[in-house]
Amino acid sequence: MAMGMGMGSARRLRCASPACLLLAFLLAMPGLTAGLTRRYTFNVTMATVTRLCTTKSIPTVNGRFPGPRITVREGDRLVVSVHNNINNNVTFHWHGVRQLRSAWADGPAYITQCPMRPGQSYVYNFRIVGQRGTLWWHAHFSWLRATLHGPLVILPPRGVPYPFPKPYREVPLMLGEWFNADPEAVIKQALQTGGGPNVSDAYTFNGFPGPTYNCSGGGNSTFKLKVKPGRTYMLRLINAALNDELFFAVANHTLTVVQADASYVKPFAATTLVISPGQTMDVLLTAATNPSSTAFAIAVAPYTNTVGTFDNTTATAVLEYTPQRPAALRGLPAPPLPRYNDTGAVTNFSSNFRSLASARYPARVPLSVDRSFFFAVGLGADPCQSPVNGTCQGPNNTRFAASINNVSFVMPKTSLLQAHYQRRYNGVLAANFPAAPLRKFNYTGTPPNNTFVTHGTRVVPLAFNTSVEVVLQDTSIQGAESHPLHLHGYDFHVVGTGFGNYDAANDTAKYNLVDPVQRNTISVPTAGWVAIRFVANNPGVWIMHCHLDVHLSWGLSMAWLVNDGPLPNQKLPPPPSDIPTC
Ligand SMILES: *[C@@H]1O[C@H](CO)[C@@H](O)[C@H](O)[C@H]1NC(C)=O
Ligand SMILES: *[C@@H]1O[C@H](CO)[C@@H](O)[C@H](O)[C@H]1NC(C)=O
Ligand SMILES: *[C@@H]1O[C@H](CO)[C@@H](O)[C@H](O)[C@H]1NC(C)=O
Ligand SMILES: *[C@@H]1O[C@H](CO)[C@@H](O)[C@H](O)[C@H]1NC(C)=O
Ligand SMILES: *[C@@H]1O[C@H](CO)[C@@H](O)[C@H](O)[C@H]1NC(C)=O
Ligand SMILES: *[C@@H]1O[C@H](CO)[C@@H](O)[C@H](O)[C@H]1NC(C)=O
Ligand SMILES: *[C@@H]1O[C@H](CO)[C@@H](O)[C@H](O)[C@H]1NC(C)=O
Ligand SMILES: *[C@@H]1O[C@H](CO)[C@@H](O)[C@H](O)[C@H]1NC(C)=O
Ligand SMILES: *[C@@H]1O[C@H](CO)[C@@H](O)[C@H](O)[C@H]1NC(C)=O
Ligand SMILES: *[C@@H]1O[C@H](CO)[C@@H](O)[C@H](O)[C@H]1NC(C)=O
Ligand SMILES: *[C@@H]1O[C@H](CO)[C@@H](O)[C@H](O)[C@H]1NC(C)=O
Ligand SMILES: *[C@@H]1O[C@H](CO)[C@@H](O)[C@H](O)[C@H]1NC(C)=O
Ligand SMILES: [Cu+2]
Repeated sequence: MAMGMGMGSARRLRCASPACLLLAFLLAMPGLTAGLTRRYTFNVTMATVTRLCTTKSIPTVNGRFPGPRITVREGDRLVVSVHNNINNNVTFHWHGVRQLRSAWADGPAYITQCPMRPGQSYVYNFRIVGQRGTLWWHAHFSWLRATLHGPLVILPPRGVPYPFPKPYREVPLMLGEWFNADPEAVIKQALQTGGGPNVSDAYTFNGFPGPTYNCSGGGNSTFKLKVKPGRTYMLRLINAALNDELFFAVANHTLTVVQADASYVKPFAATTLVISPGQTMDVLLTAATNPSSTAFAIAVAPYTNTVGTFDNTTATAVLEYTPQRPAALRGLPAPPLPRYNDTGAVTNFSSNFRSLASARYPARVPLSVDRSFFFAVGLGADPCQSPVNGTCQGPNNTRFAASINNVSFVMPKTSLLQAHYQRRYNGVLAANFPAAPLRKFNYTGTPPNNTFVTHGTRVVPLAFNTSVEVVLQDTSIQGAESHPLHLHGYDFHVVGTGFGNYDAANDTAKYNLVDPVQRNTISVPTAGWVAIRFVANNPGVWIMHCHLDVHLSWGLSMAWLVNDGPLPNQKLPPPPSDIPTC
């Protein structure tokens, strides 16, 4: 009966008796409410945009950059009709959405669908179940997500409060990267030369670089968050940057983190945040009752230990109590941010995350493990075949590559999910991805002499409901570096982390199996490791990849093939009739 009653009924309940209160509570339980159907149309078109005095035509959704905000409630069905009217292949991914038995709507090109070719359309149709907070959507083909992205706001079911005081206003804030060049040309050139790609020209707040850059257009190119004294605002932060983890701070204001990757966390205060590409974070900011200034700078700057080049700029936006003239924006003192390679600051921040683990939102961390995996994650190289001008621009005349367990992922020519559904694996994938590195070495010590990777479209098959643990171990090949690993189709629990090489005998005992944070993207620490757990209860083919697009392009990904369970509601349904073919 509870299932049959829509949210409208729940809203109209006026409770006096304990039985009614219980019913109201049940109706509000995650996953029980039927929800509404929300429809959106995405028309992918080129549009002209100017930033940093560079005017160019960029791929957009409905002519907007960043793209439109989608707002749903937990339990709703989302139906997005996408029309591809640009000259590129494209797909869309609903980043962090669990896609329970809707793998066909997940979106990574050649994993769950073939791309929409120019002129083609596809309808993404899925429900949002048991998630609330901030997620986002982005293109999942080549580097098109540089401009094709937008927020996906999931409100709790109607009548269900936040587990913290309701903010006065909620503001999505997408952090991004602006390239004066065409990002597609940048990655194309890098893959030709074998070297590192050109870096971005600016970081952005909701698409605006702000006053720290030359020619940034003054006040019109600055994101302003207008606040009233004493009010509390919730920033829905999203790192949509292509290749950079970011530090974030607001001058003279403390932030309270309440949500990460669409799961509530135990609130904690921080003056500097760290957010990796793919991650989201809801943070509360209380405006001062008697502000000591009329405006304060909001700043982002990169966190990286790459041995290559990176965009080492700082971007600012404005927290504005009283309207400011453009000239005044330049003079605002930036908040102190850690040095770009300050791994200690990152660890200090990351160690605060705990899942809320309340009665309503319990932490369902798997206590036992059926299958354990150890994945060595990092860069590598390919021999210099087809040199440009006689050389390759990777280290020592090689080409840059990246791998997991020394397997660099090869994008197939057809959709893995389609191949799986038809049980036609030959020539498409091999179900033999190594559970541990075939070649052991001191992962965070001196790299092996031979850093060449192998190539393949290799996946790990999993029986339905397998309880999985994966230790993600950074390597120091071409320099130890943090990698934000993103798993599609699942949230995972982050049960342990540390520096150096993972040591099962000592480290397992230190796991947090009580209130580990639940996420869809976690950064493997620079020269360290992180252990995650999930239960493979969602059938489909799910890519797990580094969310630095340059590493993804170099092959830092793999896929889990989760087989159907025995029950009818544990099986992957047939594909939608309009799914693009290759
Ligand atoms: C998409 O936009 C293009 C260019 O503005 C327009 O010609 C086309 O009719 C639009 N398509 C849809 C389905 O809205
Ligand atoms: C990358 O940078 C180099 C050096 O500035 C420049 O010559 C090249 O054109 C750039 N590539 C792209 C695709 O913009
Ligand atoms: C800012 O926008 C306003 C209104 O659109 C326009 O009149 C003004 O010229 C713009 N200023 C700059 C510096 O672009
Ligand atoms: C902001 O904080 C800095 C210290 O981080 C302090 O020096 C400065 O006076 C503060 N500014 C205002 C306007 O309160
Ligand atoms: C990055 O910028 C900071 C501050 O401007 C500077 O101290 C540092 O040397 C720069 N690092 C690199 C690698 O460019
Ligand atoms: C961070 O970079 C600075 C130079 O910008 C360097 O002196 C320092 O050794 C680096 N720290 C680490 C931990 O790599
Ligand atoms: C290769 O050499 C030609 C001629 O010198 C030059 O124009 C071109 O930019 C070079 N390409 C690269 C990728 O360095
Ligand atoms: C490049 O090769 C030289 C000589 O073989 C070696 O000493 C050096 O470590 C290599 N560098 C890298 C980054 O692999
Ligand atoms: C691995 O390398 C690190 C860093 O060089 C070193 O401290 C450690 O002793 C090495 N471990 C082993 C088992 O050799
Ligand atoms: C790696 O190369 C160095 C220098 O060329 C050599 O001394 C060492 O024996 C090599 N190590 C292995 C494991 O082959
Ligand atoms: C556990 O750590 C201790 C101290 O760091 C070390 O002495 C011991 O060898 C480790 N145990 C194993 C099994 O590696
Ligand atoms: C676009 O997708 C189609 C279908 O998979 C494929 O045949 C074609 O090569 C792709 N084009 C590009 C430029 O990737
Ligand atoms: Cu990476």
